[in-house]
This record gives sequence, structure tokens and C-alpha cells, in this order.
Amino acid sequence: DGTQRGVLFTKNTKAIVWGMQSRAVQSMLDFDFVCRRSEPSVVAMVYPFTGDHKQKFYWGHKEILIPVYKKMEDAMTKHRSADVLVNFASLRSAYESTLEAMNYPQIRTIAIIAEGIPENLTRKLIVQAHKKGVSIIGPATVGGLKPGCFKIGNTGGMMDNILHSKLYRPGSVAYVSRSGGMSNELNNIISKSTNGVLEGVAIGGDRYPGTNFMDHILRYQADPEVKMIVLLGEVGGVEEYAVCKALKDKRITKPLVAWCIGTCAGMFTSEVQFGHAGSCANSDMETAVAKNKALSEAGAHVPPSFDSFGDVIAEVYESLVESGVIVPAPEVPPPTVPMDYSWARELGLIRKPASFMTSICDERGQELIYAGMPISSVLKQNLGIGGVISLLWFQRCLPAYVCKYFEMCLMITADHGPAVSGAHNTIVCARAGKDLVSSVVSGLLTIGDRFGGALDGAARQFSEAYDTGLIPMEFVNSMRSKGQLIMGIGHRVKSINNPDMRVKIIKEFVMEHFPNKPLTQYALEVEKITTSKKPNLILNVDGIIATSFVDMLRHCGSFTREEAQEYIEMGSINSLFVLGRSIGFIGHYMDQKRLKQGLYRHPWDDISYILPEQYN
Ligand code: Q5B
Repeated sequence: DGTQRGVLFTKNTKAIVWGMQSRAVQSMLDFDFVCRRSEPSVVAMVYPFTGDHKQKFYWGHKEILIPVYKKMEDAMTKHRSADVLVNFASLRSAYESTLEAMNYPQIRTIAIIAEGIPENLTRKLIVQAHKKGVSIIGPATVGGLKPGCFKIGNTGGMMDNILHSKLYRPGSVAYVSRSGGMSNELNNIISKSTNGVLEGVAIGGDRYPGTNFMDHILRYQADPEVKMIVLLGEVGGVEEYAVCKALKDKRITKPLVAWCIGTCAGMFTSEVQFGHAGSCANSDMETAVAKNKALSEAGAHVPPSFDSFGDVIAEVYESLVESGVIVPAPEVPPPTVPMDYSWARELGLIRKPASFMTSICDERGQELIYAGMPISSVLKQNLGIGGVISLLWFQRCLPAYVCKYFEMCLMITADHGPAVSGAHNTIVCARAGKDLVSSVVSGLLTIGDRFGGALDGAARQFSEAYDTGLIPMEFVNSMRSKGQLIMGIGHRVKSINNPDMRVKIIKEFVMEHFPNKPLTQYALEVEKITTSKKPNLILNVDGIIATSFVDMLRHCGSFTREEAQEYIEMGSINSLFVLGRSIGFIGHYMDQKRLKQGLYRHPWDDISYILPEQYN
């Protein structure tokens, strides 16, 4: 039998991992490190869905790079010392990748993790493995481990489990089980009742495992370091009878403690299929009860129930210690393996001041939360864009009239034609072949004191004048004597003779719905003075939104005076124009693309060239 090789893993074993299983690879490297291996066991990964690259992993405290190859051939030729393939391929691709791996004579052991591989394909793999002398562990398994030497993938669980079961150093007990999950329980039981595990393999739960109980038990029988063997079988199949035969004809002479799980199947009136594909008794012989009886009769140490499995293992172990077969080695504490930051945090072992703080949105849970309100409630309560603004900008639900006011401001500022600075820039940019974001941003970047960005200045100037008790005339005069323009006053095309309907709409809404609007009224008084000087010096769209915004902050009842002032000072008042006009800029971008407009070049006749006199 070509699969019955003696030693599968040593402290120098090198493996190639098929699949982008970074967590499993890190867990293998952590195991290597805690076992004091001099080098990591994983030398390469194969992943056909990305190009060749390197992945970062930890080796103790250090960071190392492990190459990832698109082609298995490259991994094999560049890492000829690797003799194990840990195959994480899915049930759909595990057959091909395992078959391919067997073309490389360097590969001596293959662990197939996938569950659900069609049985006919597994059987073909087994035939091929026998021909090539390859040991297959699996399919449908977590794998196996050899303390101090090597661990397949996620076997053994997390580091605390590995430390708890002392899997970082060899013991004297080798086990073979079907179940990968139960192998963890075996690690625990054996570490409690003996000097620990020397090697453990879970052959997997399929009806046709790549290697069977006997393959591994005979390896253990041949290995002088193995002093006793533990077998954890289960209902279904007849593998355990081969073990009985080997016990009887003395091919197995080392003490063997055995138990087949699934004895409860007899309590059911019908046939029971347990979790594994192979764990179903097709005849009386395949029941756990019958197999336990046969094993006991063949000379295995079989407990009366699984509850006392550990006790029987302990008894056998103690007798081996008494007779001097096992001499327990003094315990040497393992090196410390740094815990992953995220895991340590989850366990509450560490804390660190966050570099980032946020108080408006939390996307980590099942549902997105805007300032304490789940997004489903935002929709259920019909809060609209105004409501979302009040939550995300001000962290609170503002009164309905305020939400409506926000929405109106967005609507009336959404666009003001292609001629205004921002839209013009967006159009020129779109016609230069730029993308949406670039074109929109180029428009947004023109928003400033003169165009659309006068809201912040207006809010500051008007509120300061009002708060310091200047009457409107004094304010206008003081600004003139300082040589400063009044922000929010004046328009290129609108005037008292050509009034701006947008200003009228906001003004009327504010007058009707705002409980208090002293600054808006103040601004309207200022407008009376400025328009008496020049008809275009109206309270413009920036001015009406800015002053009413301040009235809202100060008098809607949702902010303290200090909070309202903070919003004025932080430069938040331009927000409504910026957001509103983004809608228009996006429209202009789409319009230009739709109209297939070519590159814009400004006509010469519209440029006055006033260069200095030409000199030679
Ligand atoms: N004078 C808006 O100016 C404009 C004065 C003033 C005292 C003032 C100008 C201005 C303040 C900033 C502001 C927002 C540049 C405007 C917007 C969005 C838009 C745009 C759209 C849209 C217009 C002529 C005379 C001079 C000046 C005096 C002018 N403004 N005095 N305070 N604020 N305003 N920006 O027409 O004695 O002759 O030297 O800077 O609020 O951007 O639709 O286009 O939705 O997209 O070019 O509505 O008012 O006037 O600068 O030639 O001045 O008036 O000192 O006096 P104009 P200028 P003098 S809304």
C-alpha cells in the first residue's frame, strides 16, 4: 500500500497552501512559532484568481512575505522543498487541483479540506494517490497536527486552545479520528490525561477517506516516539474491523484506547444519518455499539461510555509511566506568540486611544445608523433629505419646518443656468473629456466669496453687526468705510427691477414658519439701503439663506446659543449652496456628455491681448 508512509511531518516540513486562506496560513505560522520551529512551514500559496504577488504575515513579532502564485507549477518549481499541499480548494475545484498536485513527485502528503466532493472523484483521487505513494488526509477534514512540527490549516483551533492543550511540544500519544471537530476534543482530553499529543490526524467524515484509520495507526505503530494510540471512530463504515484484525494478528502491539461515537443511534426507531456523509450505519455491523464491542474483544481499551474515555486513556498512560515506557519530559514554557490586535480587543485585554472619532454615523451593525436613528426609521418616518441633513449635519431631529426649509434651499439653489462660474467650469471640464467627479469638483471649487460661497461671510457679518447693536445704516456705512463688500448683497443680473424669485420664495417661507427671524428682517432693512444706492445691490440668494439659517440655528429651539455660534464660526453655512448646486453641476456634466459636446476653446475675439510691447 503506497499510502502507508511512516513519517508525514517533521519540524522541517514545508507546505504549499492552495487557496487564499490567509487566516489559516497565519494560524499555521503561529503554531510553527510557538513550536520553536526555526522557519515557517508555509513556503508558498497558490491562487489562480490573482496574479503572482506576495502576502504579508506575522512570524512572531516580525512581518514576513509569502509568495502567492497563479500557477501551481510555479509554486512547485520555485519551492522544491515543499512536500505537503494543504488544499483549501472548494468542492468544485478540489479534484482538479489535487490531481494536478500529484503530478509533482515532491508532494508526499495532501490535505483536502473541502466537504461535498463527489465520492466517485474522491475514489479516483485515492487510486491515483496509491499509484504515486501520496498520503491524502481528507476530504471533509480540518487536517491534523504534529506538536513541535507541523499543523494543517486551522487544526487545533486558536492559539489559546493550542496553548491549553500543550500542542506546542510533543507528548507520547498519537490519535486518529474521523471528525475534525472531535479532534480538538481529543487534544483537550489527551492533554489532561497524559503527557500530551505526539501526532493527531482527522481522516474526515466522507465515506471514502483518502487515508484510513489503519494507514495512520500502522504509522504510529512503527514510530518509536508513539507510546500509545487513541482511536475515535464513529457509526458507519467497517474501518474499525480492520483495526480489530490488526490487534488480533499483532500488527498493532502498542496500547490502543478506542471509542466509536454514535452509540445513541440505537435509541432512534429509524436509521440515523449523523453530520458526516459516512456516519450512517447500513448494517448492524456498522453501528457504534457493535464496533465498540468488537474493538474491546480484539484487545483495545474501550470505555463503557465516551464520558470515561479520558479516564481510560489516563489509566493506560499511568501504567506506561509506571513501567518506564513513558518518561515525561520537564515542561518548558513556550515562546509568547503575540495575539492579534482585533482578537485581544475582543477579549477586552487591550485598549488603545482611537485615532479617529465619529459622532454622526455607525455602519458596523446590522443596520446603518444616522445619529442614533436606524436608516429604516428614517425612511419609515419619512424624514426626507431634510431629515437626513438634520441628523448627519446636526446630530438631531430638527423640527419638520426646518427640514422643509433645508429641502427648499436645496431645490432653489440646485441650478442657475450654464453661465454661472461653477456650471461654466463643470461644462468646460466635461468637454475636455474629464469624468463626472473631476467635472463636478471643478465646478464646486469655484464656489467662493463672489459666487455662491458668500453665505458664511454673510452669516458672520450680519450677525456680528446685529449682535453689536449697529442699526442697518450704521452697518452699511461701516462696511463702506472699511472698504468691504457686504456678503450676501448684490447680484450680476438680478435687481429690484428684476427680482430673484428664489429669494422671494425663501423669504416668504421664513416669514411664515420661523418662530423668530430677527436677522432676516435686519438683512431686509440693509437691502433697502443698498438698493437705494444701486438697484442690483439686493439681498441675494446667498444672503437670504445665510441670515435665515442663523435665525433657524438661534431660534428653532434645538440649539443652545453657543452651539448656534459654533456653526456660524466653523464655516457650515455654505453647506446648503454647495449641496444644492452639486445637483446642477451633475446635470450639466450629463447634459454635455449627452449632447456629445467637443473640446471647448475660448474664441480669440473674446480675449483682449494686452501684452507688453514686443522687443528683440
Ligand atoms: N457693490 C455679486 O457684483 C457681485 C456690493 C457692493 C457693497 C456689496 C457683488 C459681490 C458680495 C458677494 C456675494 C454672491 C459679485 C452672489 C451668487 C449665486 C448666483 C450667481 C448668479 C447663482 C456682483 C458694482 C458696485 C461697486 C461695488 C458695489 C457690489 N457688491 N457694495 N456690498 N456686496 N457681492 N456673492 O454686479 O461704487 O461702483 O465701485 O461681490 O454676495 O453668486 O446667478 O450669477 O445662483 O449662481 O459685478 O446667484 O455684488 O458689481 O462688483 O462691479 O460692483 O456695487 O463696490 O461700487 P457686480 P461690482 P462702485 S449670488
